[in-house]
Amino acid sequence: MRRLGQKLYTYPGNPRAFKSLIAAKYAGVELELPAFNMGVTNQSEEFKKNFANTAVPAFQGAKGEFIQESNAIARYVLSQTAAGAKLLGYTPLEQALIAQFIEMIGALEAGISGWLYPILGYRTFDAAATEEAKKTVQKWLGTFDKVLLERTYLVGESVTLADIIFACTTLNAFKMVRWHKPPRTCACVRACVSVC
Ligand SMILES: N[C@@H](CCC(=O)N[C@@H](CS)C(=O)NCC(=O)O)C(=O)O
Repeated sequence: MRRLGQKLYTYPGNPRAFKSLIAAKYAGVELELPAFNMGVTNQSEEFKKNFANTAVPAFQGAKGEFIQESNAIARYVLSQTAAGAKLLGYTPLEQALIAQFIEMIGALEAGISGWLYPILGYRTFDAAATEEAKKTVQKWLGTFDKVLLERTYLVGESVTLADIIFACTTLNAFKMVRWHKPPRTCACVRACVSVC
């Protein structure tokens, strides 16, 4: 089943948008990427009428569904076909573990943003805040290293939404930071990205 007429508003190269673009590939559905001008399209009256705020990615379904928050959009995209729903977990335990890791990835993301945003010019550099952010990244990557010591995927024996979100969230950190001792999570990120 291919759902047509679904749109994803984003600027190019947005790792948060990659989550639903990857989800769409797994689900076998199409996502159109309409022309988008950051700060213009998402500040337009039309956009503000449809969405709760001006953040992207933002999803518009063919039946007039409007969804924001990249994790929620990816979840919705996967839920559209049996092939995609597989990545949301079959059992209540798998679903709970996927939710658990998505929460943890949220905590990791806060550290990654605190570290990288001043480098990307999105935020003013503050040495103490950067040190704090680095500690957060180290703490949570340590957690994922421990989990991935004996497994390839975060939950079960194949890719789930948790892996997709993990790969997309850590993408820029692995691209931009020179690691003295690369975390094991590199392998998982490479695995996730390469299968997508
Ligand atoms: N938690 C949100 C964060 C979305 C977000 O912060 N998007 C940024 C770009 S990556 C944005 O659109 N900022 C501009 C705005 O909020 O107007 C998600 O995962 O989708």
